[in-house]
Amino acid sequence: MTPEFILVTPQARPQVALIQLNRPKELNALNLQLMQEVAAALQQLDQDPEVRVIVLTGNERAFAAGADIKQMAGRTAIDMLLIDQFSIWDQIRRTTKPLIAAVSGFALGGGCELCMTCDMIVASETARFGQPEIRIGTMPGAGGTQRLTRAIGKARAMEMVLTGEPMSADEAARHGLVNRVVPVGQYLEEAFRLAASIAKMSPVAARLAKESVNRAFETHLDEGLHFERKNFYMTFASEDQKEGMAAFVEKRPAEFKGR
Ligand code: CO8
Repeated sequence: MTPEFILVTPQARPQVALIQLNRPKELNALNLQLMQEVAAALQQLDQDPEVRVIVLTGNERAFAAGADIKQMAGRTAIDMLLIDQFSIWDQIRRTTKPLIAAVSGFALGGGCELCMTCDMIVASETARFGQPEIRIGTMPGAGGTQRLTRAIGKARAMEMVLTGEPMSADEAARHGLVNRVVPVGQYLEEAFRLAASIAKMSPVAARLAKESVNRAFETHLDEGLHFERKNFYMTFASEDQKEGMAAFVEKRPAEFKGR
């Protein structure tokens, strides 16, 4: 089935796929179908052996201005419970390949939460990150209170969540919420550059390393260190580890096959 609200390019760059949110008139408001399409595309690309890194983007004006308020407005708590949209978000979180958000313009509400669900964020200088849900009588529901707080600290996160005031790209970079900020004409290219530098690495090691970094947010130090150690040992079961170390010793570039 061809998706309606996203554009998918499996080889936007060699071994780098691109998913573009494509509801420009609605500032890429995240309705249920769009989120289902994103999750399905990620699942497919995650299984595609030709893809090593995935970039998720919107357009220059908006990454996404949040959940679709018009779709949500009349729903009851029980409607929300039964629709269970967050199972889609859990699916997105299970993507094993590195996922980079390339963000320009509005990244608000669910849009901010979606880019924080990615592994890294490349921002244009016009990007605005915010959790404005309080202004429409609700609060973040897709991880905003947790991920934003871990990324930028309690005081600033509390202020953003309680006032709805967004944060500039520069401030987001100073707080470590985003990896880098570039001029607006360059954010997608910069995301591709970052993706290409990761695509050169062993995909097995990248997967295990991503899993291990994510553990830092999900567990205590002891358990995280244990998990990291297990994954470190596991890389020694891959041909890529043999190739990578042999290439270093033989002073030649490594050629990683993903096995
Ligand atoms: N939902 C639905 N439509 C939207 C949304 C949205 N979140 N954001 C913008 N639009 C629509 C507007 O209604 C407008 O449509 P129309 O032309 O038909 O009137 C069009 O996009 C353009 O928007 P504006 O005219 O408002 O553009 P401005 O440049 O004047 O303003 C803003 C841009 C500041 C981004 C403004 O549109 C705005 O405040 N949008 C809402 C932001 C917001 O409150 N986001 C949070 C939503 S709640 C949420 O995300 C909860 C997440 C929890 C679960 C996640 C599940 C997916």
